[in-house]
Amino acid sequence: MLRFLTAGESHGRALVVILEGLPAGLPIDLDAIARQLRRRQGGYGRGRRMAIESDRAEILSGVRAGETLGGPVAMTIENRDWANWQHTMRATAEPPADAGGARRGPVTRPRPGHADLAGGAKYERDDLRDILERASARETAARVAAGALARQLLAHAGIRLTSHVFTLGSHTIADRAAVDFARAAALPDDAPLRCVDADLEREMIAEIDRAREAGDTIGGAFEVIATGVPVGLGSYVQWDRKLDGRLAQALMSIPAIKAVGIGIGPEAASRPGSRVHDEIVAGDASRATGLARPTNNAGGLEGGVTNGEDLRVAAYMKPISTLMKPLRSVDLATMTESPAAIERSDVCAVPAAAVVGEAMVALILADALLERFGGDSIAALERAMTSADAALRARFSRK
Ligand code: EPS
Repeated sequence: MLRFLTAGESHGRALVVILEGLPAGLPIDLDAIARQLRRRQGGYGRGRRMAIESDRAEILSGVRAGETLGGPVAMTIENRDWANWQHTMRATAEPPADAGGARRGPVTRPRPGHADLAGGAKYERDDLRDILERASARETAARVAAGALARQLLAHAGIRLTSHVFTLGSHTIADRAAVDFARAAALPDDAPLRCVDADLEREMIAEIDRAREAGDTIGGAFEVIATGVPVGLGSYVQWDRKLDGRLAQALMSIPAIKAVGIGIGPEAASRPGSRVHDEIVAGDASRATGLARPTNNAGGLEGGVTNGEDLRVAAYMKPISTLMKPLRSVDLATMTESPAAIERSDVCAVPAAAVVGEAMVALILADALLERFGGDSIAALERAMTSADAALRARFSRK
């Protein structure tokens, strides 16, 4: 229902995204897009590149007088660093006379963990820059712009999203389940690591500092929480319609994400069923079903279908693969052992990945929302949601 494609290289002219499937009549808030892009650029542990960029999305199509038209929305995000890369990243065979930026030699020493080696072999490129430019996580800025539009649709349906970082390197918060939507959402946009425990956050920052001094990098884990999610998004009837599977794919596609957990995730494997499954109790008038769940270990999903509880999805990120104290590698130009290439990079980007995670979850939820309730227009979507809510209340009223 909702699909998007991105284009662009890390040091090319710009990133491009086309998002198709938004209903007509959705008011678009440009400042809200800018805010999400700004959130992604923050976080302690980013490198010097983020001081150069100040991401802003420009809408080229699909929006008129502040509202969507129902057609594809195209956006671009300029790379300000392009000024320094015009010679290296030019599209023309010969450099234009006035091309700016350094004259850079080819990248020939693949970084373990990056796409460099496998990509160079697959696409038959000698200069590994041809690989790393597109494999770079810079591309996630385009996803966040698309995700910001998905969030505006979700807000119309009463769904809001936030995230928090619960692991960074060797530090993990004690009780992740106790971090509810309100607590994570109260984190300021400029929180250094998006961790709700201030004391622990200080220790995490110290760990990042130690890694930077050692020429090393650090990974971690974040959780995306969505609240106000209606019952019945996704389906169990076919493997590719299960919402847990769709969310996992979306989050695993973010660079460096190596695992995804729904609710308590991998912990469910080592607990007895009595301590995993969320009991069902009657008498909660605030819900359309009138039923409550005292716990939410399932993270709002049962059978691949939303159950009305908060959606909780965690993602686990490996450390960034550019190390200032490089690992062993081989120079592919000479086939002799040589330390991996050093590119300017980040020490830690887990808080930024959390914002990208929110965007990907928003895009998947918006897709599932449109699948369940349809809607060429916002008015049609609202009518379908109102009538589904009334049907749910009638079904679960006391017989
Ligand atoms: C990245 C390396 C760094 C990061 C970049 C992702 O870029 P550069 O090589 O220009 O210093 O800053 O992330 C972004 C540019 C971004 O917007 O998030 C990489 O190799 O993946």
